[in-house]
Amino acid sequence: MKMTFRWFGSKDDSVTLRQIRQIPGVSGVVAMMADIPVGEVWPRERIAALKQEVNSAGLELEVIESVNIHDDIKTGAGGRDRYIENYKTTIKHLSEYGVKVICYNFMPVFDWTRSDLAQPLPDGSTALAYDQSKVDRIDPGHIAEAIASGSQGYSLPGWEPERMARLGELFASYRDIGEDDLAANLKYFLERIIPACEEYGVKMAIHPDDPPWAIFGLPRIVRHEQDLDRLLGLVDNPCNGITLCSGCMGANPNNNIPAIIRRFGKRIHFAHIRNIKIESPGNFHESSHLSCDGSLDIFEIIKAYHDINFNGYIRPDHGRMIWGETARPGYGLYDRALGIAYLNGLWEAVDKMTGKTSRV
Ligand code: CS2
Ligand code: MN
Repeated sequence: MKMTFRWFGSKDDSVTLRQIRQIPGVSGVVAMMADIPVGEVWPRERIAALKQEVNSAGLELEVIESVNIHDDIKTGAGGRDRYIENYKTTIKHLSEYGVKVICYNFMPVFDWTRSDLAQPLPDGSTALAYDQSKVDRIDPGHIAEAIASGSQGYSLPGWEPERMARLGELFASYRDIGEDDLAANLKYFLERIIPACEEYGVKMAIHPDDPPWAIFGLPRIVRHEQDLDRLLGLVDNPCNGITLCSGCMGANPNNNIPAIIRRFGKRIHFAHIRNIKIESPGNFHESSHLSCDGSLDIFEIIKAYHDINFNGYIRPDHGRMIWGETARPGYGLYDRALGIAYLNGLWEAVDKMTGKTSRV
């Protein structure tokens, strides 16, 4: 495995490359370009400059999260072919600068959704939390403001203000789209981009829907094991793969994450590892990474990755806000660095228990 850390860029992140470089065992950052409008081509010069900046800090740039998918592709609207061509060009450009994996999601309208971006925990830290009854009371037309009010002024990934400004229109565009339509539109997209991925040596890794169930009456198709099975069959090619996000899928206790890792191992290109504490069905908060703080057994998750000889990329996912840090919700330095130290420790322990060193 290769340990990585998500980074939003020098203008848009409170965490610096220098700080990331000092976290033990981190080989590279997972970056993005939030200012490029969804659907447009990522220009070579921008990618070159980003790579140069990251490499000169002693880090690699092999994973991008996310190259977001235009809603016209998700709804199958008339403009989709142009956006798919642009996506293929972006894949080509990224490959020219050494990018190996692109993480994306296929969630209609919203990226991850939470009811609270700073829920206080008993130890004085704060965490992202989801309470279904609160979400049920939110008017979807006002969710963008509800989310923005807790976001410390950061534009959250997938919640771009220009898209949120036309929320009504976006909702309307999904009115006649059911789950099967959404899956057919994903297939249409994958059938066209996977040949380009093969040609350029880039793997696509879809992130599950977060939370992993339908919200606001919108269709969702990456929620559980059966969905992953369907997804991989849409285009049965190693370049059509998964970002397995433990804390995201694990919010549904029926999703057995170690079993999913063992089943789909070769098609998992990117692992997000974080823990969540399920308080009651549909309610959870994001705990520290430690197994005993949450509902997921992180040791068993690491063990499963180790058993399948996982050689993809790993990153800790969201962290709590601790030690007075102010940062983009979920993406401070301290708790994610603690998460890495813990994951490194588990990995080394399993390495030594099995006599099999598998760190790349
Ligand atoms: C989330 C998502 O897992 C996460 O970190 O914050 O924003 C995720 O990056 C996207 O859904 C991937 O496309
Ligand atoms: Mn994730």
